[in-house]
Amino acid sequence: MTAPADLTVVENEAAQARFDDLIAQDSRIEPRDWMPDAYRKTLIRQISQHAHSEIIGMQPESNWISRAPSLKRKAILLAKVQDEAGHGLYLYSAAQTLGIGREEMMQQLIEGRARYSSIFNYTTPTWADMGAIGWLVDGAAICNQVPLCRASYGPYGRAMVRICKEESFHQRQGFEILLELMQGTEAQREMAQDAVNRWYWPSLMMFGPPDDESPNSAQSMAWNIKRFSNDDLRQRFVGMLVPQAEVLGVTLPDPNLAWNEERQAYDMSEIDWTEFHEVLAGRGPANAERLRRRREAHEEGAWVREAAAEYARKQALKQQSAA
Ligand code: BYC
Repeated sequence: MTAPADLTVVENEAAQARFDDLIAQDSRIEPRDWMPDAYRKTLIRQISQHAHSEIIGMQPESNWISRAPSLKRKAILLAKVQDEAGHGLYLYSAAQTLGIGREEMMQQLIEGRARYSSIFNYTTPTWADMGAIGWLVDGAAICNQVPLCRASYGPYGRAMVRICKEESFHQRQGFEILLELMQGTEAQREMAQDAVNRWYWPSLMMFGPPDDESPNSAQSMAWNIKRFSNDDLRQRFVGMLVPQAEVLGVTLPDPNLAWNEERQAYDMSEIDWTEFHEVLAGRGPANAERLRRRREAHEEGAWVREAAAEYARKQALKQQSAA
């Protein structure tokens, strides 16, 4: 006769085997399915960091909504920043299906216990930064996120499909801002080039540390969460940028950027990983400002959350008395 404890072991083994099978067949894991704790934890980590990035990522661009150079530019920028809010919300919802509450994720963010993308800790002093963010930051985001549409966790992959469609509009609007500036006056061309100089290296850092210093990559790739390594995606991104930079007429600020016929890829200079680690440690140009603003927005929004909770309570009471 099988003892109950053994039965649990047998059940667990069967559940693990079903999970391994789904991954081996490149199928999707859904919230109802059993999954190993480490898989759940990794997804909560990555999806919540991604959601926080979208929400914090609204700040550098919202800085220019009131100062956009025309009504058309203002409307486009406003729509883009609203899209980022939407992305954050899809992603928080996807993370919630794994058993973490939105309030808990928000607390982690405002208390400075959660990560978000390093890129949003840089400042946006000129209008050309809107172009550079769209072209480089959203461009890097697309490169990284298109493969995530095939992530093994269903709610994450499905959220990414919609997000990628919007990111592609974002990337084009940034490219078009830069193109217009590059066809403008000498001062406008200089402003565009200066923005590209400042955003180029941080955008390459968005892909994460080099493969041999990326502790999470191997397991995430084995689970079909990540499909390509950090360095592979970074390399692909640079390959995408070079012809686009030629069309724009901007120079990518890397003197060692050169096509390597043998590797069929671009050689490039070493990235300044000290800067990346400084930003991750909270010492980037705008880390403190980003968190301060997020905290303020959370406090100022308390009445909205209270009003929504009160409305839900009254609706529930109404339904109870009707029943
Ligand atoms: N910044 O083992 P690794 C957007 C951390 S939003 C900060 O390679 P992994 C947009 C990493 O978390 C775009 N931290 O990790 C929004 C890990 O730390 P923990 C945001 C970074 O997860 C508004 C440690 O370094 N995109 O597009 O395998 C306006 C070791 O790294 C960064 C996403 O979130 C970084 N750049 O790979 C405009 C995409 N890089 O957690 C645009 C989804 C690494 O162990 N995320 N770290 O303490 C991913 O694809 C992966 O999580 C990463 C990192 C490629 C970022």
